[in-house]
Amino acid sequence: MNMDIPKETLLMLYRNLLTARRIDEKHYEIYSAGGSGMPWLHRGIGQEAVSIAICANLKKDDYFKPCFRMRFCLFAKGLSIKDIIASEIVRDIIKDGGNSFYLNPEYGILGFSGSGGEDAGFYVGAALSAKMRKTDQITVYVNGDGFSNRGSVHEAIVAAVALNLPVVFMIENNQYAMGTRSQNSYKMDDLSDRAKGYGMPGESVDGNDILAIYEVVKKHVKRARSGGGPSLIVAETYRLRGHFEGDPQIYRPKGEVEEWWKKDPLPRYQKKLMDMGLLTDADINRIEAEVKNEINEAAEAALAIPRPSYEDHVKTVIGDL
Ligand SMILES: Cc1ncc(C[n+]2csc(CCOP(=O)(O)OP(=O)(O)O)c2C)c(N)n1
Ligand SMILES: [Mg+2]
Repeated sequence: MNMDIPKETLLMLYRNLLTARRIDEKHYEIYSAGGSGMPWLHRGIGQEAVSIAICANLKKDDYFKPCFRMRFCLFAKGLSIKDIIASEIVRDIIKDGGNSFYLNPEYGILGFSGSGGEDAGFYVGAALSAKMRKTDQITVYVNGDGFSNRGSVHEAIVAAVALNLPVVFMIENNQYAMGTRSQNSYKMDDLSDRAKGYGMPGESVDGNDILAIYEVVKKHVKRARSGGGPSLIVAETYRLRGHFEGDPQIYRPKGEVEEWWKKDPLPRYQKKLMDMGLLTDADINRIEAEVKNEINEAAEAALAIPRPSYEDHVKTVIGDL
């Protein structure tokens, strides 16, 4: 692996990976204590390296849609942690509908469709608009192994290839779509072979190795930004928790989760940086304390926002009935 990555970038990746993990844990803490406005919680623990490595390769106004369960990683794209937590626990709604951080064009975030994969058109459309406006903005559009099978996603890819648009498509294969193993949906050894059928390059990467993802994404982003057109990256990772908290997970083979905890991207990267002499125990403790403090303050501020009433929510999202 090319290790020309500057030390500041390596340490920024570590801090962001840790921050993502702690935000996910904070969401769980608030949810468990009954503080969330949502009846369910989809967690992304164990998959954070993918979104964090992507964001480190993007400019502020590049378009980015992470895999839906990884939306809390959007702090690495510039959103405030307070806004993310407020949105997640439904304390913050905006005029245009939905939770505020889902729609933030300033940061290239154009929303998530509740109908998974239906949003592919928005993001490919944004890439077309960037091309027509002759900006150097690109789009990174990610779905899980499940939503990547939607017709809307295939159509958007076909259009992006035909128009040579600056889009990096990604599949974040966490091995499950609800209770369906991805092996039961894909009849190929290497999922990135699917790229050939679209007429674009594709490659697979270990989604739990943040530096490997960083380098692969960097290459494809550069290609897209310089007019090379779309490509596909498949990041192989694992959903360490259930589809939602409370999922009985009867579909998992025994011992599988334990095996994947051993590949957890956070301790793995921490060890790498320690072996490289870039991180000491004292650094780890200091960064942990700083991150925890930042998240606790953000959570306090988010929880202080009054929860919108049902009537206000309907009025804000739908308008006067
Ligand atoms: C069109 C549509 N069908 C079904 C659902 C319900 N649903 C929510 S998440 C999910 C699983 C998606 O799997 P995947 O894309 O692999 O993402 P993961 O949950 O693994 O992060 C499903 C089926 C939905 N939101 N939209
Ligand atoms: Mg999945």
